[in-house]
Amino acid sequence: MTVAAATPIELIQAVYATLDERLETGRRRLGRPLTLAEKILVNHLDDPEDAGLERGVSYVDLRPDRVALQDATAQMAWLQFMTAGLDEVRIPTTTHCDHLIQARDDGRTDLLTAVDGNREVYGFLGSVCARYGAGFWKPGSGIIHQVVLEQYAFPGGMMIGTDSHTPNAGGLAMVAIGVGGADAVDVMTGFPWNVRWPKLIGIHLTGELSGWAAPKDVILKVADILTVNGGTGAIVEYFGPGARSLSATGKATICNMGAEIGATTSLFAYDDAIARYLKSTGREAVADAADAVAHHLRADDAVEADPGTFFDQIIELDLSTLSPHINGPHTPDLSRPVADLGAEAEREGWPLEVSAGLIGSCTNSSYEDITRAASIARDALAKGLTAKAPLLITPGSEQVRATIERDGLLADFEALGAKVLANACGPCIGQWDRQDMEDGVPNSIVTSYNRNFPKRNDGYATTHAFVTSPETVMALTIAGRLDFDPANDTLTNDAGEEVRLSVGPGDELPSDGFDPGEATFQAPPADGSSVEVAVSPTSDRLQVLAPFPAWDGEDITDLAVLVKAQGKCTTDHISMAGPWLHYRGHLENISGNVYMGAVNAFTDEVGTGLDVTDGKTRAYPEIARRYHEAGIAWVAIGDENMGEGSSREHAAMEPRFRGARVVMARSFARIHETNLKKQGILPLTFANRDDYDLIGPEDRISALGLADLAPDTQVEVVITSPDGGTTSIAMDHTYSPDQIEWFKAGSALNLIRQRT
Ligand code: MIC
Ligand code: SF4
Repeated sequence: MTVAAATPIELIQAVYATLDERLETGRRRLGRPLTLAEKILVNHLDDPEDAGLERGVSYVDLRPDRVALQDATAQMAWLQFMTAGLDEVRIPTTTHCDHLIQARDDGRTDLLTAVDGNREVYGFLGSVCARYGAGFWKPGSGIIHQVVLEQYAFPGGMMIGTDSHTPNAGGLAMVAIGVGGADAVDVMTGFPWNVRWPKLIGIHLTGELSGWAAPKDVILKVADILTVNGGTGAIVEYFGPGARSLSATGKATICNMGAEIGATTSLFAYDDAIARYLKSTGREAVADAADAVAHHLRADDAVEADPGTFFDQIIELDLSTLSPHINGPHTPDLSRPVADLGAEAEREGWPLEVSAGLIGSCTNSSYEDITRAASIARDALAKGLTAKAPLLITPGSEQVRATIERDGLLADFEALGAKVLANACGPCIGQWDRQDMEDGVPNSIVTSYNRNFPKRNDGYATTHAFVTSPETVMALTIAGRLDFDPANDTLTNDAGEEVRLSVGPGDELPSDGFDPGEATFQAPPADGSSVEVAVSPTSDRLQVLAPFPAWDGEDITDLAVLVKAQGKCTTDHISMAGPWLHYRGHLENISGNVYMGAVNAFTDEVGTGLDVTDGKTRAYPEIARRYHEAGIAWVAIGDENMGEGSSREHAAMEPRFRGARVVMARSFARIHETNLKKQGILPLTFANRDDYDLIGPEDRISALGLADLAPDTQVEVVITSPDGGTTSIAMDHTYSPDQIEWFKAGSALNLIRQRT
């Protein structure tokens, strides 16, 4: 397989060639016109005639066009792929180095430090890609989703990526879904990708943005309405005149942060803005091909005329009245207009002073974002203002970096004292060696990122992170305060005058075209079979995987309760990022962080629990290790939306490795639930949500009747208290018949090994 630095036009034409026939099949089978999401899914069904199409119920097999992996999840994905015994990936696959670069000094210095410090991991990823026919984007090339948007995404396509913000490509009318590594391995080995036929949420956009309002405000507002689990199991489709008024990268911002409402993915229809973006990024041929089938790359006309009959839920948003919003701290759905933040911060005791402003991430680092933010920087300087807080800028890709440097925009930020970091995730994923603040000091930061869980950016629990648009980040950083409303308030300049900040319209695309910058792509050789992939047995960063044991056919009995988490238990709580990114390729070492951030429901303490072997309180990773060594199997209990956030399968592999057999929760986030199933752990939800309260720290848990595990049946769970009393409760599961095979085999990968 040749994997180039762009999606070949032949691949796109092949996808378009089946549209006429398959969409007819879809309309016939559903007995009505189709939304765009339905069209793309139907066109990628493994079996369009017979697949079940009941929303939220049927499981279907899909055939994605591409797979993208980022370095922090790619290591486990490739380690799993390697055990499948194939010579080549069966679907075009790329690996992107973006998560492992730590922000500290400046872009160039930090990149060199990362290349040196991560030599072993980059060497592994580069060689494994060359060996198995995948494309490799070297460190410095940019954030996976920005690079995918610039090079690989195409209207009407379907891809999966081992990162929860893969839906970014929905900005180019693609169905792009975030998955765990084991899902990616299915597709890379030539198997279809299995998912529940989604529900559909329609967001009808009217009007047009103006002033300080930005595309980011659309998703900040949607997160407010739908909350962090309101999109679970659904694809969010944006439509209406307002949708057509947004730039392609603005659409991508909105789809990107759809991950924060738990949506399977989000997307917009193909339109002129997308065509302009494709042409500007050197893909005229893709735009021409899309133009030729444009009627297939938007919903059928009946959908916009009468949306109520097509969507499970509809939200109306008028962009003309949308005000700038800001969400946080600690959760991305705690939203309010910027103008109201000051009063709320005062009430809640959040520090009003802004200690840092950060612009970038896969969500907001497009050319347009940067031009709008730079216009504010220029305006501030011209009016005699400076930034009151440190400002950090991370360009989304090498192409964006080179272009904004050429166009003088980096200079605008630097004139305001900003630091320009490497083209990478950086502070968005805790890769921020923050020098200007100590742990334990309450402080507030504003970012244009998407997530704001505690410790996410600088590793400090005392940092309050607020997410907002790049425009609002600029304004609040210049003002140095949270209680500043850029649309209405004034600032005092160096001459003592009261001045008002203004924001320019920005440039959707660079008028001189993009500058590709440095070449950072490595194509695989035509024949990679002689490439050696080295995993040293003494490495502390990479470890060859041993298969998990198959199910022995017996009920799972007498599990100890390792952890009962209360409140939010995101993947950042289960397997923290930041310094732990170091061990993403070494299952045993990374298990040193398992459930480290979970709040113990019995004690309210973070990260510690009862070790039932001796009654002592210990850190969860240590108890897990001790149970593992003693052969004690265990269960983890979670609250609502367990495993919210990232796609990282480490949050499932670590518990599995250390002896978890079952995870019980009030509800799960989609990717985490699938990751648990894939690794052979039983995810169960309380049929009666209050049964969560029944479980005590010294109880023993048994899951019974597993030989009869089947779709639409419940699992009986017996809770045995220390005095021997038992309570039986019913638990639900979402296994499809195929997925039950994963459980029986011990993991989905064990099945692939049997089949390849
Ligand atoms: C994130 O934003 O949390 C990450 C880091 O990009 C993750 C992937 C990971 O944990 O490696 C994600 O969103 O899936
Ligand atoms: Fe990277 Fe942050 Fe985007 Fe995740 S959300 S891919 S860490 S920039």
